[in-house]
Amino acid sequence: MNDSYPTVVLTDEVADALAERRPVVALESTIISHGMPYPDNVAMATEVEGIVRAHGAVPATIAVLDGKPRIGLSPEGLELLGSHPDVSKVSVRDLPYVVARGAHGATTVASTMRLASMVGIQVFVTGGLGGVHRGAQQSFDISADLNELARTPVVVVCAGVKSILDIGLTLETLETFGVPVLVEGSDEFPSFYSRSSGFAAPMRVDGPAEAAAVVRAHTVLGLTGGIVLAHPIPVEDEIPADEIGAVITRALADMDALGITGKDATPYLLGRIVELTGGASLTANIALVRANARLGAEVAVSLVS
Ligand code: PSU
Ligand code: MN
Repeated sequence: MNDSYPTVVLTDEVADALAERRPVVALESTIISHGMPYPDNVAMATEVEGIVRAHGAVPATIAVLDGKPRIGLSPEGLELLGSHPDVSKVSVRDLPYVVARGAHGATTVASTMRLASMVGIQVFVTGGLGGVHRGAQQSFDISADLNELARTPVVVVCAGVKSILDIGLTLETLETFGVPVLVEGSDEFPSFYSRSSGFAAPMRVDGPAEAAAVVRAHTVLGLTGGIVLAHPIPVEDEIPADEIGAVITRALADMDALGITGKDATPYLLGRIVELTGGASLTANIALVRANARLGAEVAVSLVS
């Protein structure tokens, strides 16, 4: 373990790569602990680290273990995150609480971005972004992921946002916050399980070098926030929008009936969609994370070359 940063613990592999300015890709852990069932979650996390390595970058899965923010995890750490009953979902505002109590926490997109940025990691791969929930006009439920994108200079590679959210309001909010939203290889913003969403790509790039050029220009201009790089799910893994749309409507109704709100909303919906699709949504989710890992690694490599 490396102690060159006082507040976080890095694995030697990650610390060496950062010191030598080699490409590093951050990975989140809420997707492991609260986004997928065990043991698929641990298998996915392990496989994704391998994909990042195979494409020339060092993976840095981020989480809080025993009250210590970790950048880079051991296989035992991934297993704990995937299976331990007492791993809370940790967004930025939860970080001081889990640290003070010496507890375990799985980091969301927002808190993973913040921790990655503290150590100079520029590229972060996930599945889907949080955003403005449907009915946010009443509930005020807007993910802290958007707030973090407004302020923290990390590129978030994702497959867009699920239509458990209001995709239009999420895109409007990102525009207000000055966050570039790039879509790789498509003129349409993707909706996670589907390549389509009905919303145009705010900005299109083709290939990792074009994405990296935008990141460099963003830095040169001194712009301070993050960048969304949306990567549509591969055609062969896609679930058609109308098929998954009916499932999402049902999951949202079930959530309302149970009175689930706040930080429990997204984990409940993700789990319910897996149940309602008999696991098909999980297969798609894993496929898109794999594809995002490859693209993220390629962008990270492109940024240092
Ligand atoms: N969307 C997904 N899969 C996920 C998440 C979002 O399609 O696993 C997770 C991410 O960790 C994201 C978090 O940061 O949910 C958002 O939670 P909330 O909506 O409570 O901000
Ligand atoms: Mn929320």
